[in-house]
Amino acid sequence: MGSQTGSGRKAGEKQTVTLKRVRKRQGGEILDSPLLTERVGSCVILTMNRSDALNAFTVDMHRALLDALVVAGANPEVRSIILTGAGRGFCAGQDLAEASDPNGPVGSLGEHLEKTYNRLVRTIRRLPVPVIAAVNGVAAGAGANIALACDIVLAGRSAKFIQSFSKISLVPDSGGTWTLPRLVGLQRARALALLGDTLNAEQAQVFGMVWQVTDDDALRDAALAIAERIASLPPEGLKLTKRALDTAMETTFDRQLDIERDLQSLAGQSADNKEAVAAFLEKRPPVFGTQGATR
Ligand code: T3D
Repeated sequence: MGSQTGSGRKAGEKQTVTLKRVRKRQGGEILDSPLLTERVGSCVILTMNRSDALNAFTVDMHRALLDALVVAGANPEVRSIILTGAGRGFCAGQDLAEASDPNGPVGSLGEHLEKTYNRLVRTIRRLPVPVIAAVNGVAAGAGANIALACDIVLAGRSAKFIQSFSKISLVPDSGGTWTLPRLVGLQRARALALLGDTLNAEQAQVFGMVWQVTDDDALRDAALAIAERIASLPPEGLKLTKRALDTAMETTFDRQLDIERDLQSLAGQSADNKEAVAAFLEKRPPVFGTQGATR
Protein backbone atom coordinates (compact mmCIF):
# COMPACT_ATOMS: atom_id res chain seq x y z
CA MET A 1 0.00 0.00 0.00
CA GLY A 2 1.31 3.37 -0.97
CA SER A 3 -0.66 5.56 1.40
CA GLN A 4 0.86 7.05 4.50
CA THR A 5 -0.64 8.24 7.71
CA GLY A 6 0.01 11.83 8.73
CA SER A 7 2.70 10.53 11.08
CA GLY A 8 4.63 9.19 8.08
CA ARG A 9 3.87 5.53 8.84
CA LYS A 10 2.53 3.22 6.20
CA ALA A 11 -1.23 3.24 6.66
CA GLY A 12 -1.53 -0.48 7.21
CA GLU A 13 1.36 -0.67 9.67
CA LYS A 14 0.33 -1.15 13.27
CA GLN A 15 2.11 1.29 15.50
CA THR A 16 2.65 0.70 19.18
CA VAL A 17 -0.73 0.60 20.81
CA THR A 18 -1.21 3.24 23.45
CA LEU A 19 -4.10 2.62 25.76
CA LYS A 20 -5.24 5.76 27.46
CA ARG A 21 -6.97 4.52 30.57
CA VAL A 22 -8.01 7.83 32.01
CA ARG A 23 -8.76 7.59 35.67
CA LYS A 24 -10.82 10.09 37.51
CA ARG A 25 -11.03 10.81 41.19
CA GLN A 26 -14.46 10.96 42.77
CA GLY A 27 -14.96 11.33 46.51
CA GLY A 28 -11.43 10.10 47.16
CA GLU A 29 -12.02 6.91 45.17
CA ILE A 30 -10.25 6.32 41.86
CA LEU A 31 -12.61 5.00 39.20
CA ASP A 32 -11.98 3.75 35.71
CA SER A 33 -13.01 6.07 32.94
CA PRO A 34 -16.28 5.13 31.23
CA LEU A 35 -14.43 5.25 27.92
CA LEU A 36 -11.07 3.86 26.82
CA THR A 37 -9.29 5.52 23.91
CA GLU A 38 -6.68 3.64 21.96
CA ARG A 39 -4.79 4.60 18.81
CA VAL A 40 -3.70 1.92 16.35
CA GLY A 41 -2.09 3.47 13.27
CA SER A 42 -4.60 5.90 11.83
CA CYS A 43 -7.54 4.31 13.66
CA VAL A 44 -8.96 5.40 17.02
CA ILE A 45 -10.60 2.60 19.00
CA LEU A 46 -13.21 3.82 21.48
CA THR A 47 -14.25 1.22 24.04
CA MET A 48 -17.30 1.86 26.20
CA ASN A 49 -16.09 0.82 29.58
CA ARG A 50 -18.83 0.06 32.10
CA SER A 51 -18.67 -3.69 31.79
CA ASP A 52 -20.44 -4.34 35.13
CA ALA A 53 -23.58 -2.82 33.59
CA LEU A 54 -22.97 -4.15 30.05
CA ASN A 55 -21.70 -0.66 29.15
CA ALA A 56 -25.07 0.98 29.71
CA PHE A 57 -24.98 4.72 29.08
CA THR A 58 -24.58 7.17 31.92
CA VAL A 59 -24.32 10.90 31.37
CA ASP A 60 -20.57 10.58 32.04
CA MET A 61 -20.15 7.94 29.37
CA HIS A 62 -22.11 10.07 26.89
CA ARG A 63 -19.88 13.06 27.59
CA ALA A 64 -16.70 11.02 27.22
CA LEU A 65 -17.82 9.35 23.98
CA LEU A 66 -19.08 12.53 22.36
CA ASP A 67 -15.87 14.40 23.24
CA ALA A 68 -13.71 11.55 21.93
CA LEU A 69 -15.63 11.37 18.64
CA VAL A 70 -15.36 15.12 18.10
CA VAL A 71 -11.62 15.12 18.86
CA ALA A 72 -10.97 12.11 16.61
CA GLY A 73 -13.08 13.59 13.80
CA ALA A 74 -11.13 16.85 13.88
CA ASN A 75 -7.74 15.13 13.61
CA PRO A 76 -6.72 14.76 9.95
CA GLU A 77 -4.42 11.86 10.86
CA VAL A 78 -7.39 9.81 12.03
CA ARG A 79 -8.87 7.85 9.14
CA SER A 80 -11.40 5.64 10.94
CA ILE A 81 -12.96 5.05 14.34
CA ILE A 82 -13.88 1.71 15.88
CA LEU A 83 -16.62 1.70 18.53
CA THR A 84 -16.79 -1.34 20.78
CA GLY A 85 -17.55 -2.40 24.36
CA ALA A 86 -15.51 -3.75 27.24
CA GLY A 87 -16.28 -7.18 28.66
CA ARG A 88 -19.09 -9.38 27.40
CA GLY A 89 -21.39 -6.68 26.04
CA PHE A 90 -21.39 -3.92 23.44
CA CYS A 91 -23.92 -1.63 25.15
CA ALA A 92 -27.19 -2.23 27.03
CA GLY A 93 -28.60 1.22 26.16
CA GLN A 94 -29.56 3.73 28.80
CA ASP A 95 -28.41 2.97 32.35
CA LEU A 96 -31.80 2.37 33.87
CA ALA A 97 -30.57 2.93 37.42
CA GLU A 98 -29.30 6.40 36.56
CA ALA A 99 -32.44 7.22 34.52
CA SER A 100 -34.76 6.27 37.38
CA ASP A 101 -32.81 8.10 40.08
CA PRO A 102 -35.00 11.12 40.99
CA ASN A 103 -31.87 13.00 42.04
CA GLY A 104 -29.88 11.82 39.03
CA PRO A 105 -28.83 13.83 35.97
CA VAL A 106 -31.38 12.44 33.48
CA GLY A 107 -34.63 14.31 34.23
CA SER A 108 -37.08 14.61 31.31
CA LEU A 109 -36.39 11.85 28.79
CA GLY A 110 -37.02 14.10 25.79
CA GLU A 111 -34.52 16.70 26.97
CA HIS A 112 -32.07 13.97 27.88
CA LEU A 113 -32.34 12.41 24.42
CA GLU A 114 -31.71 15.73 22.74
CA LYS A 115 -28.61 16.40 24.82
CA THR A 116 -27.15 12.91 24.64
CA TYR A 117 -28.30 10.18 22.21
CA ASN A 118 -29.41 12.57 19.47
CA ARG A 119 -26.13 14.47 19.61
CA LEU A 120 -24.24 11.21 19.59
CA VAL A 121 -25.85 9.66 16.52
CA ARG A 122 -25.82 13.00 14.66
CA THR A 123 -22.10 13.24 15.37
CA ILE A 124 -21.46 9.69 14.13
CA ARG A 125 -23.30 10.42 10.89
CA ARG A 126 -21.55 13.78 10.35
CA LEU A 127 -18.00 12.63 11.05
CA PRO A 128 -15.82 12.85 7.95
CA VAL A 129 -14.39 9.36 8.54
CA PRO A 130 -16.09 5.95 8.66
CA VAL A 131 -17.15 4.67 12.08
CA ILE A 132 -16.93 0.89 12.46
CA ALA A 133 -19.08 -0.75 15.15
CA ALA A 134 -17.45 -3.90 16.52
CA VAL A 135 -20.40 -5.45 18.35
CA ASN A 136 -18.86 -7.79 20.87
CA GLY A 137 -21.94 -9.01 22.73
CA VAL A 138 -25.38 -7.74 23.55
CA ALA A 139 -26.47 -4.45 21.94
CA ALA A 140 -29.80 -3.50 23.51
CA GLY A 141 -32.03 -0.44 23.32
CA ALA A 142 -30.07 2.64 22.35
CA GLY A 143 -26.96 0.42 22.29
CA ALA A 144 -28.38 -1.46 19.28
CA ASN A 145 -29.37 1.71 17.44
CA ILE A 146 -26.03 3.41 18.04
CA ALA A 147 -24.34 0.38 16.47
CA LEU A 148 -26.72 0.62 13.50
CA ALA A 149 -25.92 4.33 13.10
CA CYS A 150 -22.29 3.41 12.37
CA ASP A 151 -20.99 3.10 8.81
CA ILE A 152 -19.87 -0.53 8.94
CA VAL A 153 -21.16 -3.00 11.52
CA LEU A 154 -19.15 -6.09 12.47
CA ALA A 155 -20.48 -8.59 14.97
CA GLY A 156 -18.81 -11.28 17.04
CA ARG A 157 -20.76 -14.56 17.18
CA SER A 158 -21.95 -13.71 20.70
CA ALA A 159 -23.53 -10.44 19.52
CA LYS A 160 -27.24 -9.94 20.07
CA PHE A 161 -29.38 -7.06 18.85
CA ILE A 162 -32.46 -6.21 20.91
CA GLN A 163 -34.92 -3.35 20.48
CA SER A 164 -35.69 -3.65 24.16
CA PHE A 165 -37.70 -0.43 24.40
CA SER A 166 -41.16 -2.02 24.21
CA LYS A 167 -40.45 -4.09 27.33
CA ILE A 168 -40.11 -0.90 29.37
CA SER A 169 -42.82 1.03 27.54
CA LEU A 170 -40.48 3.32 25.61
CA VAL A 171 -40.12 4.19 21.95
CA PRO A 172 -37.04 3.10 19.95
CA ASP A 173 -34.63 6.05 19.90
CA SER A 174 -31.12 7.00 18.79
CA GLY A 175 -32.47 7.04 15.25
CA GLY A 176 -33.79 3.46 15.45
CA THR A 177 -37.21 4.26 13.99
CA TRP A 178 -35.43 5.83 11.00
CA THR A 179 -32.51 3.45 10.59
CA LEU A 180 -34.11 0.08 11.28
CA PRO A 181 -36.86 0.15 8.59
CA ARG A 182 -34.31 1.33 6.05
CA LEU A 183 -31.98 -1.55 6.91
CA VAL A 184 -34.41 -4.41 7.38
CA GLY A 185 -37.69 -3.22 5.78
CA LEU A 186 -40.75 -1.83 7.53
CA GLN A 187 -42.45 -5.12 8.32
CA ARG A 188 -39.41 -6.63 10.06
CA ALA A 189 -38.73 -3.32 11.82
CA ARG A 190 -42.27 -3.30 13.17
CA ALA A 191 -41.98 -6.81 14.59
CA LEU A 192 -38.52 -6.17 16.05
CA ALA A 193 -39.60 -2.91 17.70
CA LEU A 194 -42.97 -4.13 18.97
CA LEU A 195 -41.89 -7.55 20.24
CA GLY A 196 -38.34 -6.72 21.33
CA ASP A 197 -37.10 -10.10 20.10
CA THR A 198 -33.41 -10.91 20.22
CA LEU A 199 -31.55 -11.29 16.92
CA ASN A 200 -28.27 -13.15 17.03
CA ALA A 201 -25.30 -12.12 14.88
CA GLU A 202 -26.12 -14.42 11.96
CA GLN A 203 -29.79 -13.38 11.92
CA ALA A 204 -28.80 -9.73 12.06
CA GLN A 205 -26.52 -10.31 9.08
CA VAL A 206 -29.32 -11.99 7.12
CA PHE A 207 -31.55 -9.01 7.98
CA GLY A 208 -28.95 -6.60 6.56
CA MET A 209 -27.93 -5.01 9.85
CA VAL A 210 -24.41 -6.44 9.92
CA TRP A 211 -21.67 -6.46 7.29
CA GLN A 212 -19.53 -9.28 8.69
CA VAL A 213 -19.77 -11.88 11.47
CA THR A 214 -16.58 -13.18 13.05
CA ASP A 215 -15.56 -15.41 15.92
CA ASP A 216 -15.52 -13.32 19.08
CA ASP A 217 -11.76 -13.49 19.46
CA ALA A 218 -11.26 -12.41 15.83
CA LEU A 219 -13.55 -9.35 16.06
CA ARG A 220 -10.91 -6.78 16.97
CA ASP A 221 -8.55 -7.92 14.20
CA ALA A 222 -11.40 -7.96 11.69
CA ALA A 223 -12.31 -4.38 12.63
CA LEU A 224 -8.67 -3.30 12.42
CA ALA A 225 -8.33 -5.01 9.02
CA ILE A 226 -11.21 -2.85 7.75
CA ALA A 227 -9.58 0.22 9.33
CA GLU A 228 -6.37 -0.62 7.43
CA ARG A 229 -8.27 -0.93 4.17
CA ILE A 230 -9.90 2.44 4.82
CA ALA A 231 -6.48 3.96 5.57
CA SER A 232 -5.21 2.75 2.19
CA LEU A 233 -8.00 4.60 0.36
CA PRO A 234 -8.00 8.32 -0.38
CA PRO A 235 -10.00 10.05 2.39
CA GLU A 236 -11.82 12.79 0.50
CA GLY A 237 -13.76 10.33 -1.65
CA LEU A 238 -14.80 8.35 1.44
CA LYS A 239 -16.00 11.49 3.19
CA LEU A 240 -18.10 12.52 0.17
CA THR A 241 -19.43 8.95 -0.28
CA LYS A 242 -20.57 8.90 3.35
CA ARG A 243 -22.39 12.18 2.74
CA ALA A 244 -24.01 10.92 -0.48
CA LEU A 245 -25.33 7.75 1.14
CA ASP A 246 -26.78 9.69 4.05
CA THR A 247 -28.84 11.96 1.84
CA ALA A 248 -29.90 9.02 -0.36
CA MET A 249 -32.32 7.76 2.25
CA GLU A 250 -34.11 11.06 2.61
CA THR A 251 -34.55 12.33 -0.89
CA THR A 252 -36.02 11.64 -4.31
CA PHE A 253 -34.14 9.92 -7.14
CA ASP A 254 -33.94 13.17 -9.11
CA ARG A 255 -32.62 15.16 -6.16
CA GLN A 256 -30.09 12.43 -5.40
CA LEU A 257 -28.79 12.64 -8.99
CA ASP A 258 -28.19 16.36 -8.38
CA ILE A 259 -26.40 15.59 -5.13
CA GLU A 260 -24.20 12.97 -6.83
CA ARG A 261 -23.36 15.52 -9.54
CA ASP A 262 -22.31 18.13 -6.97
CA LEU A 263 -20.32 15.73 -4.80
CA GLN A 264 -18.66 14.19 -7.87
CA SER A 265 -17.57 17.68 -8.98
CA LEU A 266 -15.83 18.09 -5.64
CA ALA A 267 -14.36 14.59 -5.72
CA GLY A 268 -13.10 15.06 -9.28
CA GLN A 269 -11.14 18.17 -8.27
CA SER A 270 -9.18 16.32 -5.60
CA ALA A 271 -5.49 15.52 -6.01
CA ASP A 272 -6.23 11.99 -4.79
CA ASN A 273 -8.63 11.36 -7.68
CA LYS A 274 -6.06 12.62 -10.21
CA GLU A 275 -3.34 10.46 -8.66
CA ALA A 276 -5.54 7.33 -8.51
CA VAL A 277 -6.53 7.66 -12.18
CA ALA A 278 -2.94 8.41 -13.27
CA ALA A 279 -1.67 5.40 -11.29
CA PHE A 280 -4.28 3.16 -12.91
CA LEU A 281 -3.32 4.31 -16.41
CA GLU A 282 0.41 4.02 -15.66
CA LYS A 283 -0.12 0.56 -14.09
CA ARG A 284 1.55 1.52 -10.80
CA PRO A 285 0.34 1.72 -7.19
CA PRO A 286 -1.09 5.14 -6.25
CA VAL A 287 0.68 7.40 -3.77
CA PHE A 288 -1.84 9.51 -1.90
CA GLY A 289 -1.23 12.65 0.12
CA THR A 290 -0.52 12.37 3.81
CA GLN A 291 -3.49 14.44 4.94
CA GLY A 292 -6.88 13.02 5.85
CA ALA A 293 -10.16 14.30 4.51
CA THR A 294 -10.76 18.02 4.80
CA ARG A 295 -12.72 18.56 7.98
O1 T3D B 1 -33.18 7.96 29.35
C1 T3D B 1 -33.51 8.32 28.22
O2 T3D B 1 -33.14 9.36 27.71
C2 T3D B 1 -34.36 7.38 27.42
C3 T3D B 1 -33.45 6.62 26.58
C4 T3D B 1 -33.56 5.32 26.50
C5 T3D B 1 -32.62 4.57 25.70
C6 T3D B 1 -32.61 3.12 26.02
O3 T3D B 1 -31.61 2.51 25.72
S1 T3D B 1 -33.97 2.39 26.75
C7 T3D B 1 -33.45 0.68 26.88
C8 T3D B 1 -32.61 0.47 28.09
N1 T3D B 1 -32.02 -0.85 28.11
C9 T3D B 1 -32.71 -1.96 28.43
O4 T3D B 1 -33.89 -1.93 28.70
C10 T3D B 1 -31.92 -3.24 28.53
C11 T3D B 1 -31.89 -3.75 29.94
N2 T3D B 1 -31.05 -4.90 30.05
C12 T3D B 1 -31.46 -6.13 29.70
O5 T3D B 1 -32.56 -6.34 29.24
C13 T3D B 1 -30.48 -7.24 29.90
O6 T3D B 1 -29.52 -6.83 30.83
C14 T3D B 1 -29.78 -7.65 28.58
C15 T3D B 1 -30.79 -8.37 27.68
C16 T3D B 1 -29.18 -6.45 27.86
C17 T3D B 1 -28.63 -8.63 28.92
O7 T3D B 1 -29.13 -9.68 29.72
P1 T3D B 1 -28.09 -10.65 30.47
O8 T3D B 1 -28.91 -11.71 31.11
O9 T3D B 1 -27.04 -11.06 29.51
O10 T3D B 1 -27.36 -9.73 31.57
P2 T3D B 1 -27.98 -9.17 32.93
O11 T3D B 1 -27.68 -10.12 34.04
O12 T3D B 1 -29.38 -8.74 32.75
O13 T3D B 1 -27.11 -7.83 33.11
C18 T3D B 1 -25.77 -7.87 33.62
C19 T3D B 1 -25.63 -6.70 34.55
O14 T3D B 1 -25.79 -5.49 33.79
C20 T3D B 1 -26.71 -6.68 35.63
O15 T3D B 1 -26.14 -6.09 36.79
P3 T3D B 1 -25.82 -7.01 38.07
O16 T3D B 1 -27.08 -7.70 38.45
O17 T3D B 1 -24.76 -7.98 37.58
O18 T3D B 1 -25.32 -6.03 39.08
C21 T3D B 1 -27.74 -5.71 35.05
O19 T3D B 1 -28.51 -5.08 36.03
C22 T3D B 1 -26.80 -4.70 34.37
N3 T3D B 1 -27.52 -4.00 33.29
C23 T3D B 1 -27.87 -4.50 32.11
N4 T3D B 1 -28.51 -3.57 31.40
C24 T3D B 1 -28.56 -2.47 32.15
C25 T3D B 1 -27.92 -2.73 33.38
N5 T3D B 1 -27.82 -1.82 34.35
C26 T3D B 1 -28.38 -0.60 34.11
N6 T3D B 1 -28.97 -0.27 32.95
C27 T3D B 1 -29.09 -1.17 31.96
N7 T3D B 1 -29.68 -0.83 30.79
